[in-house]
Amino acid sequence: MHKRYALLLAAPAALMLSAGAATASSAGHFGADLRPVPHTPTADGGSNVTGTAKLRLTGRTLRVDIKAAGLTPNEPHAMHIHGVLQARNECPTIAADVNTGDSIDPATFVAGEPDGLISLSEGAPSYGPIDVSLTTSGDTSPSSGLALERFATADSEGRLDYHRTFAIPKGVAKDLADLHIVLHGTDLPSDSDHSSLSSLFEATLPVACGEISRER
Ligand SMILES: [Cu+2]
Repeated sequence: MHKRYALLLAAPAALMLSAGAATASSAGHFGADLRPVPHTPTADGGSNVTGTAKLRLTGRTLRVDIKAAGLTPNEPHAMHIHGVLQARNECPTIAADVNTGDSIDPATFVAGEPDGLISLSEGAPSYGPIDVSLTTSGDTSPSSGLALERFATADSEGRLDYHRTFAIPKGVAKDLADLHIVLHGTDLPSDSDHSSLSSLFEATLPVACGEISRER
């Protein structure tokens, strides 16, 4: 009798210990250096988006602080945490510019001929799908990935500041140091307007990427 009670008590204690350890291992400070997604300067008007992201994780609560510059001014920019969970992810190299003919490509692009830009779909094999949408309010799930009205807007000089604290899924918290932050949206000089919102290709074009790593 006593032995059986001891076993029953031991099981929850072991579960609590492992849960505690998991929380401890995913808490901490993380950061990412945001660098331009490789491209041919003439293809996108010479954009040079750079920035820094600081992430502070406590359990499943994530505080995100992003500063970026060089973005298309006065327009919202979609920003996400990307990556396949429990896998290796990386920011794309120019080799990703294979141009297989995406339905959102500008009409001037010829499938099979690299266009000097890494599109949303060309970058996806490198940095993976959206895990978290870094919106300014409301939902932060992948389904808000293109909710441009809820993303931070760059100021008149193309600078962007983002600060938000919210809950992230357990799997994302656990794998945070293997994931990436990607900023999207640029005005291409190849069309007549001066907006990144005139086409899905421009609004979703990845312009900066940074690998998240643990700082301490
Ligand atoms: Cu993204």
